[in-house]
Amino acid sequence: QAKNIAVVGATGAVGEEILRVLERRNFPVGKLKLLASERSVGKTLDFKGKPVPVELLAAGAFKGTDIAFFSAGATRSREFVPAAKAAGAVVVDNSSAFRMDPNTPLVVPEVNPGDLRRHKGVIANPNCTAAILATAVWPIHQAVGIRKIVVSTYQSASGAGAAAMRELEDQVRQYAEGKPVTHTVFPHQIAFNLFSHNTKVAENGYNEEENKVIEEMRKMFHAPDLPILPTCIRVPVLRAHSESVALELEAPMSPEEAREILRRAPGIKIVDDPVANHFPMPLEASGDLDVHVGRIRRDLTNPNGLALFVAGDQLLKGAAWNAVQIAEELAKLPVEVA
Ligand code: A2P
Ligand code: 11C
Repeated sequence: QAKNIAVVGATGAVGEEILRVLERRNFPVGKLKLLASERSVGKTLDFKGKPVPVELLAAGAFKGTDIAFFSAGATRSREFVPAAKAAGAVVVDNSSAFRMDPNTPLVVPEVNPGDLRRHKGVIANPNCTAAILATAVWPIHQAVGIRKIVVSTYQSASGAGAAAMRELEDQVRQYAEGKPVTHTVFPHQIAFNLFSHNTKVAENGYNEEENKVIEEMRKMFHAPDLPILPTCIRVPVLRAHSESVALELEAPMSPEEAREILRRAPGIKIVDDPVANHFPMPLEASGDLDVHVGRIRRDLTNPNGLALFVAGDQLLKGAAWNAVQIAEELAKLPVEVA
């Protein structure tokens, strides 16, 4: 049955991908409403080959909407999600606004689809780094139990939005033309450089991105004390995040066993060819709905250790695809009889 859809932040990096994923999945879209700031009113975006006008995000915009995808930042979500809910829409929110609210399920469908059942009109989509990590390590957690995760990330410009992606491209051009390299979106030059994630460092010494990874992983895994040590780094990649992951398990697991478990797991593609030195790469993960996993190997310092390298499209599994997947899962839930 067709659903009326609203995409809030439709002109942004994630919003645009939501349209592409709805097309790609042949999602049964009834009416489609595209919402953004006044800067974009008057523009059109293509959906299934037809131009759709962009309208102003406003509290009255959600009448008749069944599902509202929000990807316009936490401030807009805090302001407008209540209006979407009041209009009867179920909200899938990509921002961090409601993720840690105990009444809001935080869902990666491969990990904790059961949590969708207790939604009260809003479902939160996790932070991209957390979504990609969760998809990759959940099957191992289920098989043997994870005691500790150490993760270092290589995060693309897309995580900071469309303007950040343009900034990386502009800087490469400026560099190649021998011009001064300028920056306005990121705090430092991103082209030919890398730096600690561009969020505020909290009192515990971890930046906001790292704290999100810790808290969101624990919530999705229903493991409130799971030890996680993240280091989040921005690298000059356009659109997929990579992660170097070291796991300490409850019991030893051979790389062969882990590879077999991950091969059978949903949402994962094994890219693990030591002979060809071919492992997960952001360029190959870009555009793919699956998370790429490889370099599955022993931790030579710990008999219960296992190491992996992961790459996932930040805009897809890290955002738009996970959100549309949540909407697909919602459609499968039994309709509650009042
Ligand atoms: P707009 O393009 O009109 O500025 P990104 O994450 O790629 O930076 O995209 C952010 C998205 O959020 C864009 O679609 C942007 O619309 C939208 N947005 C940003 N600020 C507002 C606002 N004040 N009201 C409505 N939409 C907003
Ligand atoms: C990044 N992961 O790459 C961030 C972007 O919590 O939704 C998404 C931030 C979030 O910068």
